[in-house]
Amino acid sequence: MNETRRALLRALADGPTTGPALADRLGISRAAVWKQVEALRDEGFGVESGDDGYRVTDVPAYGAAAVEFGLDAPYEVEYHDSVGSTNDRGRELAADGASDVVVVADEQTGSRGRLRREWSAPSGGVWASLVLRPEIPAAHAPLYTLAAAVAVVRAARESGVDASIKWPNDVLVSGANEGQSTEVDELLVSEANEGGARPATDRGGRKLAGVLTEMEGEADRVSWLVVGIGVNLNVDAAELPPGATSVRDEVGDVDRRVFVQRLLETFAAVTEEPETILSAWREHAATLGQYVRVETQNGVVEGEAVDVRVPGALVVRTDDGERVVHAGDCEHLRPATE
Ligand code: BT5
Repeated sequence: MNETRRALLRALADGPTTGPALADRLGISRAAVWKQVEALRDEGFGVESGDDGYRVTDVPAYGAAAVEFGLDAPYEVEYHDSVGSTNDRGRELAADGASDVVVVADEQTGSRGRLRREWSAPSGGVWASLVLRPEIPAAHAPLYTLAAAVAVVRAARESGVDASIKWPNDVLVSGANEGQSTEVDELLVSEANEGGARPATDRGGRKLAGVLTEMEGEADRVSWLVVGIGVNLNVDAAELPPGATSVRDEVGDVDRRVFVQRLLETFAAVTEEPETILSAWREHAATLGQYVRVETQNGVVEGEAVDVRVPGALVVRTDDGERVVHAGDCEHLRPATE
């Protein structure tokens, strides 16, 4: 989308505006305004002209202009009907120097989770990667993963889905089978990898969303971050690996454009004040107060998850004292009070 189109969208989002006022604001002729309005109509916007000027009456269901229209966050949107991975595209843009861009796709054909695990991303979901250049040390990058999880939970809750965060990057919807055993979890993971049948039980929560943050930079300064967010929105959970759920399965379809806008607006607001990220995360965390088992590169840590610490490390109270875990796969075994 070119800058003039973007400026026109911003002007129209504020309410009806006359042709001369638009020409003035955009620094183009009235004929050029008319051409731009026609182009918006071609993209699926309903634009009527009345006494008070041009007014938007209809917004397309999804797409770059649709998401940017009325968006209260400082990001440009690049939209694809289909792409390999929005994170890969985000990395390309980052390498070209881009910043404050969000790559959004209807479907992904080669998307990935952590450790290059496969991520299913059929049409109808929210698959988005933010390209950012924050002035932070590399060690603080995980805070952005936490902020993304907070943004997903808030958008999901606004849609009526009772979501919460499992450290570090999963958004879950808790189920009747809260606190499943290790074996069930391992079974699910291996079945997911083999594309096996859907089991009747879940692992103390069905996975609604995941976040994959990638970065480049020196120790003292991040060069760029790509924060990839995947939310199973208007998709059938049956199309996803076992143990997954979707907003459609939980509460029915929701407006994807509005969902993405809320997600981006919350992410922008939370990262604007990085000191608020941890408290926002704690507010929505399912992990704190749970007896957990975390598989780290240095072995297994088991105990009560008692807190999260900058830059997103989990504090686990074990039999041998407190351990601070920076990365790993976490399972909720049971509430710690039991
Ligand atoms: C994650 O990895 O949860 C991070 C997922 C990030 C995906 C986004 S979508 C936009 C952007 N572009 C990308 O290419 N990626 C990002 P992890 O914690 O490693 O979980 C991966 C595991 O979740 C897989 O091994 C499966 O078991 C399971 N899984 C795969 N697809 C799923 C889905 N759609 N919903 C729930 N679980 C899924």
